[in-house]
Amino acid sequence: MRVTVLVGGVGGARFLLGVKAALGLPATGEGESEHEITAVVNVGDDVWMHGLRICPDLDTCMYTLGGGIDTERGWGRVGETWTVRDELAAYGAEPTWFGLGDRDLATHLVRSRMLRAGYPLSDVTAALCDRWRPGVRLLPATDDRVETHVVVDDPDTGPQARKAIHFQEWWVRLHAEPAAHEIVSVGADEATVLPAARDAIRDADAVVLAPSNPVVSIGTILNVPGVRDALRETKAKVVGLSPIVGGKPVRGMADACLTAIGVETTAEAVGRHLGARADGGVLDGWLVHSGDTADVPGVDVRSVPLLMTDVEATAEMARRALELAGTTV
Ligand code: GDP
Ligand code: FO1
Ligand code: CA
Repeated sequence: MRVTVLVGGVGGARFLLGVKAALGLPATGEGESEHEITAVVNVGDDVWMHGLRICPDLDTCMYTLGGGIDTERGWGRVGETWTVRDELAAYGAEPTWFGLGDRDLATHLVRSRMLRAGYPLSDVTAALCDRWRPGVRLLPATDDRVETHVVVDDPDTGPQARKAIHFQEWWVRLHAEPAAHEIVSVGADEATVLPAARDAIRDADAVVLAPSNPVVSIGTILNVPGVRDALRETKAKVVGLSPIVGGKPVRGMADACLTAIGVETTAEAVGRHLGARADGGVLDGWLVHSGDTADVPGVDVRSVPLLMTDVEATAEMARRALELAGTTV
């Protein structure tokens, strides 16, 4: 079976562990299987810092599936040290609010060198995955630069002027506290879906939207021209899992992102925002957490446990998603 999953960072990566387990693969690393899992990964969080290209969601997926993630933090490397970060701070080298660990830095050095040599991000990602062996094909949604920027009141002048800042500055430095007037996928208009990602969606037996941030992870992937077309064309059913449980994000500040686009922080509102495929949206099925309800016209909604407390619970979520997509493992 070919399963294609649209993912962001921590929520997406943890969900992929469950998809692997549901399909009989070891959660981390590679294994023998007749099944093929492809992850189409958000690149909107990507950013240049200190002359290096950082791809948080790709790296979170790669490290999580390859067994190198710091599971407490959810991002970056286990056993990390911070000598370079502290040395940069001693120079006052901005941004001091974003910590690049020593181990993690090697990834950004290899990536940036390859990008500067002219390799596309998808090839660079494949080269990095040669080391990590995630057991899932990790594809950036696009090789083009598509970056999420957030329009906020200018912190220097207040409400009379607005300013667009990189998503990382809003999320990490400002903790998503200044209200976002707008969230923009800069570069999306000129971007094209990675052909391999388009084909993985079109040729899949099941397409799953991970319980990732609906705005800055799933939303940004959907903003890449060609992704919605592929979702419309695929014969597979498209099933999403709600990242909103009991009216709150399970982790992180997705509520601040939803407010910015005028969507309530409920599983129903997010399901309606994604919409039925039959009505120009993307969903055939929508899984919400037990006890939550959602009426999403044209979409088959089911309530199942949606907390990724361990790999087995997450594998069960993946099984329920694949079942709703009409496939049997
Ligand atoms: P990020 O890129 O690191 O922010 O990660 P993602 O975009 O992939 O996922 C973030 C979303 O995952 C958040 O909105 C969380 O609500 C959601 N999430 C995290 N853990 C769980 C969980 O156990 N269950 C569900 N349903 N959602 C979760
Ligand atoms: N998140 C933080 O809250 N603080 C950091 O200093 C930080 C550094 C960082 C470095 C590499 C990387 O891949 C991710 C990093 N993150 C950090 C996480 C990340 O930027 C965000 O949580 C995501 O982009 C939101 O999905
Ligand atoms: Ca992200």
